[in-house]
Amino acid sequence: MAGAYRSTRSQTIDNEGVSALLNAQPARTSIAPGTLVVLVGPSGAGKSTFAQKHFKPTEIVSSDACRAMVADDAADQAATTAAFAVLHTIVERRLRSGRLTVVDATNVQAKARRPLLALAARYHRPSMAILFDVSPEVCKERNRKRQDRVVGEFVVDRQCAQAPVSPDVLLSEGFDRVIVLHSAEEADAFDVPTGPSSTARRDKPGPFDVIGDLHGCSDELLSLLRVMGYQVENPGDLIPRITPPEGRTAVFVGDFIDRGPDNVRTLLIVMAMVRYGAALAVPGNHDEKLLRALQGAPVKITSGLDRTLQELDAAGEEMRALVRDFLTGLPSHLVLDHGNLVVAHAGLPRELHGIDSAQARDVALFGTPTGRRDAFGLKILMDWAHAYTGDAIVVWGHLPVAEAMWVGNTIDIDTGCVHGGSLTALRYPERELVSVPAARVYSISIKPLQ
Ligand SMILES: [Mn+2]
Repeated sequence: MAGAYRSTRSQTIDNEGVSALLNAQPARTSIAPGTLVVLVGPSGAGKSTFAQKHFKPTEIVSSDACRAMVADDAADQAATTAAFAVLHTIVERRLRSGRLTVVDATNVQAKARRPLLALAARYHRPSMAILFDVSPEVCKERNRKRQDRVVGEFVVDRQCAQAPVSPDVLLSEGFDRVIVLHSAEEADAFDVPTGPSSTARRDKPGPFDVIGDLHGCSDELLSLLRVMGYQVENPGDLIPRITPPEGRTAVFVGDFIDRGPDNVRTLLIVMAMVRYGAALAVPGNHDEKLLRALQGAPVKITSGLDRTLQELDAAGEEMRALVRDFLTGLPSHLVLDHGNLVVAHAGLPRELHGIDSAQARDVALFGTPTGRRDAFGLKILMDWAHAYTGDAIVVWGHLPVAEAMWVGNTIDIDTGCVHGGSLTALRYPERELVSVPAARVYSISIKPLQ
């Protein structure tokens, strides 16, 4: 019977690992100290206003200010070479000593950004580009109102033509994170990100073992990890100690919980692996809904969430807080191996890779609804995979399938473990699939696996 299964495992939270987790800081990043922030946009895009509003004056290194320093005139183009020599020296010194550094210059050409990225790389500092995607008309209008200096309209046109058209360009140059601001209002409302950690872990080259939807199937998870050579010590403990094979990292594709037998234990294994650097994780739609419930938002308790919440209630308030912090800190999706591998629960079209926006998060976790429903009453989602033409491999889950199969450069690895299918991992870069069968049917799928 679906839903009748009850785990016999004790849910007593007394494991040493749990207290270690409880004492750990949630994995969040803001703009970390030592980050290089490069503003990118034509003159009049609002970069200086933005920088002054959101950063300390001493954190901002402006090309105009450097021109003024060397030539007594912020508009003296003849002083450009000298001004940038000063700018690069200041940026170099700041990054060397690990100080947040915001470069306020147009930076529309790759050759302007390259030496800045090289400095960040030299001192192993994270880099972030903030792209001002503002129309030439808006830039010209703002320039006309400037009191300090007027920039020729042809200059603005040229800068607009040179500016990168998509965040992909900046990510491929090596920026760890790209934020796009589309209007002055967006620039004004911008919050220095302190919430979910970056989607881009480009520095991580792999190899990776990307693992499909878990839905509380902790026994199958441990079996799969063992099959892939992960060392599992004390499997009887609530949190077994898991050591990946040398150099490998597990990546969870989301939907850790709901419908299955051991939701808290599954969460604890995932959380501990992430905490100890053995795994990365992105959330699925079920995890997002749980997070909302834990935050006290009204959610419909369906699709197995009742049981997960019962388990969490039994585990206590500390555990609920721990899970809430963990889920809050997860990035919407991951861009790995220098942009060659993307992991997103419901998949992700190319133009949203590496984008930290509410829209990208929505699409990554829930997919894009078509507004139609199938014969089983389930929402039909946009078939992004068949439309996908990107070079990056996109690994996803969300829609249970009988067998993981490649569709172009995409692969859905949710093989419906909780429905009695199997738990599947994709080994990257080997492109090898590893599966373990479900021990039983924990929840009957209303739709047969295809
Ligand atoms: Mn799922």
